[in-house]
Amino acid sequence: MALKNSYLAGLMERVEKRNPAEPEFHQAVHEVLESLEPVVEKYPEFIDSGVIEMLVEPERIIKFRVPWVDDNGKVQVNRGFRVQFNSAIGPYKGGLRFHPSVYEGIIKFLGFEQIFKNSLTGLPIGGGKGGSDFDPKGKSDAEVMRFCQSFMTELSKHIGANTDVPAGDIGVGAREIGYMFGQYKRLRNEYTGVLTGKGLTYGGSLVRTEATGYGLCYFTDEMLKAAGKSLKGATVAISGSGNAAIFATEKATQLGAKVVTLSDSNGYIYDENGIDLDTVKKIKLEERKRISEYVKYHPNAVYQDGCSGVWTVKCDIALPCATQNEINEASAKALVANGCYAVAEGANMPSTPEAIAVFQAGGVLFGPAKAANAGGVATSALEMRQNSMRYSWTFEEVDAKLKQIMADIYKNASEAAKEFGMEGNLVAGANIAGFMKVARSMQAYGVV
Ligand code: NDP
Ligand code: 2IT
Repeated sequence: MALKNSYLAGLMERVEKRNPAEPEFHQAVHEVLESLEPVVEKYPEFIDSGVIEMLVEPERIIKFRVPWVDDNGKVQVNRGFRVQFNSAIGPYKGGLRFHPSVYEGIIKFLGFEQIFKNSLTGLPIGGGKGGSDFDPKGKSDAEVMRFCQSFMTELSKHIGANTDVPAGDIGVGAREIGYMFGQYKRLRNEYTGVLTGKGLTYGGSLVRTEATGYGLCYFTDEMLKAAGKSLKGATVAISGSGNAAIFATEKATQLGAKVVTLSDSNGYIYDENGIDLDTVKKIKLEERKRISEYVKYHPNAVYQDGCSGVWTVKCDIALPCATQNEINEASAKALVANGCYAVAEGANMPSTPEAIAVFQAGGVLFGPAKAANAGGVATSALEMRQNSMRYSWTFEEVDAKLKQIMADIYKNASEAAKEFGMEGNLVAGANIAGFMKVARSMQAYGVV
């Protein structure tokens, strides 16, 4: 939808012109500016102080060559990125994505969204994101190690426990974090909490592995509770079969739901008896194989080619946990037609603007990514806190804090939506609540 406020419309035009051919970044900025329309009406000082103008421009973008040698002795060259988007409320914080689709526009959209998400957690973390077009799929452990070491050799010059603290995202899990932490420590001769998602033997936090998926379910449960509903007894469709999807499946099942689908970029599985997570963990986490393997262990389940088909399965609740723009208008319509009454985003920006419009028009409870998947980065901030104290909390302690953070995020996003006359619109509520803390801090700093 076109922006009504002339200042915001002009700013959007400038963003598009200054960042050509980056549609994902434009999409993310447009959504936030749309949410800010009633905010600038009420607080015109956010325009006068230039805060929004500064907010859409990254503080710093680092782009570098990542050369490495494959198992055949051949030199390979990838491209590395770190976008240090905004440090108004804390050190840059956000994951690293290793996927062939990565380019500057993807990292910028993720870094931009991370600013608001991180603010919503209530913890002192700024927004950043990084990654590479390196594809870990099909690479040997030794190749992944050499790539990670080369990547960190450059990245180490730009990050630090009080400057910028990366973590995982698509294609970056415990193995990659281990190789990168080892290389950072070696290069800098420094043992600090410079990355999160670390192994438990070297400074990692309990619950960080589970946090994105668990947090997503805690948030979904809060959203459902406010509408007199619950995950208990609900049929849930989940996409993806990585970190976010696996632990969303685990927690949804623990909370009494039946998860019937998972997917990867090739296709999806449907198990009407409920997904057997032990099988999925064996296939995905131990063997690093495709989700289609699942039907070999569970012949009652079906595998279908094509990942978007997952949204044609009848469900009460949908939790997209794969990637950006995986739910388009047609998929959203199929979900609504099948009676789906709640969607919460585990992935970042998985619903297109047209899909969100379909959900909102259809009265579907909609939990946007910045709120719903903030549990991962929130637990990363708890890992940073434990590292600073040189202390570790128990699983139960971290889990209780995560649960409370997700409940607070739901409450703050709902209240912000209500305050600005958009009750029930958590997209606007999350954007506004996240924005306020960052904008107030930036105003205090002046023009910097
Ligand atoms: P993983 O690498 O563990 O898993 C990614 C999953 O998504 C895989 O099943 C992958 O399938 C699938 N996928 C990736 N790209 C595509 C695509 N283009 N089309 C269809 N499926 C695809 O990553 P995560 O689980 O960590 O990340 C999933 C989402 O959650 C991302 O959007 C990420 O930004 C978001 N997120 C992650 C957090 C974290 O802490 N890890 C925190 C908050 C959000 P395949 O194997 O075929 O590529
Ligand atoms: O999108 C995200 O919030 C993440 N990938 C997690 C970032 C983090 O720093 O834990």
